[in-house]
Amino acid sequence: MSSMPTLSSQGTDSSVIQSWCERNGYAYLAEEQGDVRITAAKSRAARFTYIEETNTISDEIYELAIQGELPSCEVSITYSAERGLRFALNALARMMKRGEWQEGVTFDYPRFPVRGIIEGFYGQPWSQSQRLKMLQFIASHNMNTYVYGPKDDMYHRERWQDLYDDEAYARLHDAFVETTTLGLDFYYSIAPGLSMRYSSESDFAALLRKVEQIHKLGVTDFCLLLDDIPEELQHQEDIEAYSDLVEAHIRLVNRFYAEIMKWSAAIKLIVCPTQYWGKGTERYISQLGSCIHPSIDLFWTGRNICSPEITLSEAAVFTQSTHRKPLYWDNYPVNDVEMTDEMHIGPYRQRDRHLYRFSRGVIANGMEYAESSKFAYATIADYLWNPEKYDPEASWREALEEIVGQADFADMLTFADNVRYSCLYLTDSPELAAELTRFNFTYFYGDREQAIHDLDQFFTNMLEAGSRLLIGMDNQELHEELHRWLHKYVAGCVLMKDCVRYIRSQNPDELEQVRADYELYRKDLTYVFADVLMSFMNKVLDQYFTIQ
Ligand code: LTM
Repeated sequence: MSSMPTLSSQGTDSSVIQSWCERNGYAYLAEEQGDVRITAAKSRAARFTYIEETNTISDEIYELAIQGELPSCEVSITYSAERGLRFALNALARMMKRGEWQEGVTFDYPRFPVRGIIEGFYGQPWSQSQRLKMLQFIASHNMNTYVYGPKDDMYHRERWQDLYDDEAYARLHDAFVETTTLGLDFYYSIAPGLSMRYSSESDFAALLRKVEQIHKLGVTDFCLLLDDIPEELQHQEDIEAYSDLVEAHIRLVNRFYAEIMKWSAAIKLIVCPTQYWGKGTERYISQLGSCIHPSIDLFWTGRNICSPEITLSEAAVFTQSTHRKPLYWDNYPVNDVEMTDEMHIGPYRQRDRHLYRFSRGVIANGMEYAESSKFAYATIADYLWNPEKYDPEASWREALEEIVGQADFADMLTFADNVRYSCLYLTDSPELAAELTRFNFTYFYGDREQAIHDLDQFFTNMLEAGSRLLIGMDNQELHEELHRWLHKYVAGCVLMKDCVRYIRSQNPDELEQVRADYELYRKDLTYVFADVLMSFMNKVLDQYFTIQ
């Protein structure tokens, strides 16, 4: 089939199907004329409303029944609520895109109830257009939550008491409307802890006034963020009013929740505690968890701020200690503060396959590089839908192909294999490392000429892929974001090729030139290849490959 199939529908929620088609690039034809003819029906039966594994009521379950092959087929979707319908349509789109049309019946549902992202990093917040595109992206990957909380939106943290000006307010309005139109939850976060006097009535009134301004847009979901603030009470009146920070926070959270609950029964609240990482049994977090209203979710980043792994037993300990399952604020792919030289485009890893049994979900903190954050986000979405079936490498390849497009896919795969380093993956460059191991062996124990030739060819392929990407990519935004890392990658490839030239010639002058070039290369701290290039360079410079 050359072009995208057309869709038509009958039954309930045709307007949802039509709007989904518009946003996902499919033509919607009236009166059952589409290539794919959808019949949509709602069901309140238990199997469409209840998920046994997690013992939760859900609006996200669907059944998709397909009869016939493209370009002409009948599809019936059964679901209990709009989200289930959207996810069934996403499943359909995935099959059409991949060319993996599957006749028969699929019954599916997500394992984690809360699946989303937070714009919660230090640095330049996403532009409105990046934000809106991101919302469409996560919706098409079956996530259900967007949290607004950029540390450097001054109205969110620094000037938390001040109402938004008209322009910023209009932007929030548009982001909220887009989020809800896509069937996602929109959380607005406020972070008053840098300066708030917890015992002050006027500060509390200012907090409510500010959040009410956002509520007037129709927003019912809020986060109270108390992270990255002083860990001791600062104001004299607070020191006199409370025994410690946790007492102040318990009072603040409960009072705030009680007040905003008066606005609507639909209100939801997530709190980010000041101690947001660790074991979960520490005094502050266990007291906070024991004393705040049980319906409030608590953010938790795991054992560390950026946790290399998250296990089921850690989640169980947190649940027991705080009387609620953790809602993970996962600091991946974020690359702010001391991580700004890194680019986190590798797949999501090292989260327990059964974590959903003791977790509300995951909200993943992004990079200020919106387009580049999508690689990780696509894999996180796959993990959150079904962690037991999640395959990081398969999910990652699919994400690369979707985000960079067919034309740049192979080159991107070559480049990205050397930019995987993060708290989740400390080694990096797996293919390069394997090639260097092969070279080492063949150079000393096999055909030396062949070893040099193969390594040179390997570096040439790497260099050519990087150079093509550096010249241009179909995804221009991504190209701009990755420029710094592409540049360093290409410089590294040139350097490694120079090493091969020296190994072949054994000319000491060439070795000295490599030494000088490497000094320059190291001055740019942009992080690619992790330690893999360095250990090869060290061997070359230590004359490990020099024939005596
Ligand atoms: O992680 C939390 C709860 N807070 C901040 C984030 O805003 C920041 O982006 C990350 C990564 O540096 N670390 C934090 O502590």
